[in-house]
Amino acid sequence: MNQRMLDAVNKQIQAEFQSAYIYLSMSAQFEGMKMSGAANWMRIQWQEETFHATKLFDHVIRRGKTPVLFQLDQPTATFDSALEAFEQVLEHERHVTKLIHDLYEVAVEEKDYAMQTLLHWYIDEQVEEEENAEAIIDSIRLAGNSGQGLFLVDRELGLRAAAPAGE
Ligand code: OFO
Repeated sequence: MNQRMLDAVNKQIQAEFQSAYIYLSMSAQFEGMKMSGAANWMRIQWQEETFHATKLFDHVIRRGKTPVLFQLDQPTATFDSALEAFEQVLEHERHVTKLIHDLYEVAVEEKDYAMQTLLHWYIDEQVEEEENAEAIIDSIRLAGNSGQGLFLVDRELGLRAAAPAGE
């Protein structure tokens, strides 16, 4: 892995940990709104993002390099409703998808075939990340973003369990 590739991967590790941080903050906000199901969903997402970061971190080590951990920003986004929160999730995931695609382009330019193979997993994962957020937004809209409908969506979000490592 050359230096340009390593610099780019280090930035992506930071972005994945930043995502984790954002979702843990959203989990706290949902706890404050007494939406324990959505808080659970966000906490699982925090775990997933930590896994995404660590998978890249481990790859760098396996390639004989030393990852560098950059500083994270304090999550500042707030929301007034579950709909607003998941719209923020979708927007954030679209941004991360672009970062992954940019990283893939570096891997192609640098002819880093091992990195390209690894990033195929992330490219697929981003399709799933956006799909999940869109599906939740649809459910919240159908439920009217309040009352009993939202209560049922929250209960559904509470059923999300941690995926086995690697999924
Ligand atoms: Fe790591 O996929 Fe979300 O951000």
